Amino acid sequence: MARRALITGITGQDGSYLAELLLEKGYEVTGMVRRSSTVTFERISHIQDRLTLVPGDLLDEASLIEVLRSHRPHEVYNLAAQSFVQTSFGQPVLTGETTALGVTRLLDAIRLVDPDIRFYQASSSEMFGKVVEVPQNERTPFYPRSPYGVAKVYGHWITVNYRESYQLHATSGILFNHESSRRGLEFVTRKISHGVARIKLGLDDELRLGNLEAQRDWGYAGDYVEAMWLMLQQDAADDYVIATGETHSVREFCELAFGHVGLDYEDFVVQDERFFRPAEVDLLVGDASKARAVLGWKPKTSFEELVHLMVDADLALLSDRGRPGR
Ligand code: NAP
Ligand code: G4F
Repeated sequence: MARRALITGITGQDGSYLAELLLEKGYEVTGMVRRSSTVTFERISHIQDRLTLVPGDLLDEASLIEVLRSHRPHEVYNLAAQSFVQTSFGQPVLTGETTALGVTRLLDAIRLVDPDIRFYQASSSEMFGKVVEVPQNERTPFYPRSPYGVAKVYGHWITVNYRESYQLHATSGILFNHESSRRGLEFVTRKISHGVARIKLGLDDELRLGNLEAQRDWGYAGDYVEAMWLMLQQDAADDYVIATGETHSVREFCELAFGHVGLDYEDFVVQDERFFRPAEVDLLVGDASKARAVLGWKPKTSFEELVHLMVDADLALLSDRGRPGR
């Protein structure tokens, strides 16, 4: 009998890669989607006929219970969240309702419907915030710097709490930034790769960014969803850091991305106050040695490959819209 998985957030970047991976592994994949006035299935349109999409929302516990009752998954991957840090400053309550309390609603629904379900929580390196040690591992104390980070700390601890209180197989994957050509356009990596392509094709003259000195441990999303699956195949639930172990600044990302198309970022990047944050996370770099030892997981895509694949994908996406290029 095929194993059944439920993915919340299936329309997002990670949801689309995880759905592909689970289909490849022979799972029956159900994706929970929320109501919207326009279709948001762009990232999963190529596999939509192999998925079962069901309505539900992390803000509505009855909808979660109904999804679990009707589809009886063996594994639940909770990827849904208000995931953009900048938005969390403007919408802190919505972020808390979705990204924090949404986790409790889903865990409670699992406890009520089928406590044997294995649960994955999409925790974040943003929880480390103003880091108290370098690199960060599973024992590093949290110091979140945004309403999003605070909400993720809650989501992490409620996952641990349901594991310890009700013996749920509930795992928290603490993933460092991971990117791809399917990354939302508001996140800095995709904003840069898309901006580079637009400039190269003569569609724009500048790229407005915020803090260029922030450093992140950037990996490739396709590599990271495999770690999620591996975590739920372990006999016991636990917490794992997933990261490359390398850190690079936004400035370096710009240098490489513009350099890839023969341009100098200094000719095009303009710093703009609007994109700075009330509190910044200056430096993230993860230590994924536990994941390597226990899960046998390691990243496959280098930073340079990641930057190049994102720029190439945006050039291909936009090339039919371009004027004679630079
Ligand atoms: P994403 O592209 O922003 O996707 C977020 C998903 O959540 C979308 O499918 C969205 O649906 C859904 N969603 C939002 N609010 C919802 C609600 N109230 N009910 C149900 N679904 C809702 O995020 P991602 O980059 O794939 O990240 C996946 C998860 O990993 C998130 O929890 C994120 O916080 C976490 N994370 C991401 C990273 C990273 O670097 N990517 C690192 C660490 C942790 P719509 O399509 O309808 O908007
Ligand atoms: O791409 P970002 O918006 O990602 P951020 O804030 O690191 O959050 C992402 O990674 C987290 C994991 O640590 C996830 F949990 C979260 O869901 C999300 O996926 O910003 C990265 C850095 C920041 O320091 C920001 O200040 O880039 C800096 N930055 C500079 N200019 C900018 C810009 N960020 C954005 N989005 N837009 C800019 O113009």
